[in-house]
Amino acid sequence: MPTPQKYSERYLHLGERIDEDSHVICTYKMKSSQMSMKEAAAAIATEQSTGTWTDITTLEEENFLKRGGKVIDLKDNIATIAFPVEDFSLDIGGVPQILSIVAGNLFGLETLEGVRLEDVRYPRSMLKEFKGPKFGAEGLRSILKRPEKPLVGTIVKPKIGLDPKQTANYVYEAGMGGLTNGKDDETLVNQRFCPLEDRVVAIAEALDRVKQESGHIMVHAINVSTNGNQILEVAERAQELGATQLMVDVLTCGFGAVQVLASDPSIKLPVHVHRTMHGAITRNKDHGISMKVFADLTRMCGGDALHIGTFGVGKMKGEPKDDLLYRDACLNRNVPYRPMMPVASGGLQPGMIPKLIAVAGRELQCQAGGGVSGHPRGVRGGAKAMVQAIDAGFLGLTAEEYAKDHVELREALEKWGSA
Ligand code: CAP
Ligand code: MG
Repeated sequence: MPTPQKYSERYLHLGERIDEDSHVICTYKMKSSQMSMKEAAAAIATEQSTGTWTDITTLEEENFLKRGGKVIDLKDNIATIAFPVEDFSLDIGGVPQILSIVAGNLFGLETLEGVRLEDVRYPRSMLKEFKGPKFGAEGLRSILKRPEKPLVGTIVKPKIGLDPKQTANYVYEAGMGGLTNGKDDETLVNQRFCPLEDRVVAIAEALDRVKQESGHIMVHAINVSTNGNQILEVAERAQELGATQLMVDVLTCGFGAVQVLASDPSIKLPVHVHRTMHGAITRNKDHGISMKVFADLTRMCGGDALHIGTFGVGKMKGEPKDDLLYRDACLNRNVPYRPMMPVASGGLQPGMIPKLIAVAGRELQCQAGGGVSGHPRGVRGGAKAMVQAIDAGFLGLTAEEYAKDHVELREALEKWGSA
């Protein structure tokens, strides 16, 4: 048996006050049967800053003191660790380098069976290096001329298989039914049956028709998720052909993808941020990374709208108390950025919407794919039912109350019931 590693307790600074303006402060929940919690916290601080598994001859005292991570608090299995700002490399490095410190090797340590990064607080000096959303919640509302009510959207379904004309027809019907937002599904990009360029053109034409025929404004987010070296070019092309919004999957593409779409001067469209794959990282309560951390980073990088869950009512795993935390990360005013629109999506249908609004509030974008196209009257009927459900929630009424004189909502309730 090899001798087990012993992490130095030099990294423990319990109770010490640190300058919040010169540290990134992380909260970790830990689980270990082989180490004490003190040792576990020291292991994280060591591994993620100036140390490694053994003491080393090359670590000089000055380097350790200036750049070592400090465990400043430990309550049961929750450790607070402060990393000096100097450890970070924002110009070349950016979010990937931040993540390599706060969420790096620590997850693989043999003796730390579980560890979850619950939260990261950044000093002002670092926050100022990011621009945040270009449009944000207010910008989206202003484009859509919808100042107060929650935004109401759909995801074109089936996820894949419709051609550009069928996709555009779906969007047209959704717009005529009163939806404000449409989006591609995350698995659709540029498959042969639905090339991106043809889709963009057909959808732009459908949205124009909605506007001409009804005066209603709707946007549709085109999925430009792709390789880093291509994303700007694809986004520019989509914009040129008439896209009204872009969509990107932040975890599969990386935060840099959101950042480049939001900050490159050539792109003048709002960015809808999807989080496909997040469940692999966020779902386990004992190991992984909280969605709160991803929501903060997405806002820093400039996402205008972000999926945050359905507050316990939809098809995806989630609880109201957690989703409220993510919503607050989108909207709180303690950071120097515009608020980002929180998006509730996943298994939603009209009967769930009033309860959702009661829990999540009005600064919200509610989306339904199956909950629109599964309506007995088709997409337009489903869109109307969603709009009615939003109106009910906005007025503080239940879905049943409002359904009495709104036939599409009534039919939705007959099919799916209410939350
Ligand atoms: C919703 C959705 C979204 C999920 C992702 C889907 O469709 O388009 O990708 O909402 O979940 O394909 O499932 P439905 P989250 O309305 O038909 O369920 O937002 O939690 O990341
Ligand atoms: Mg989807």
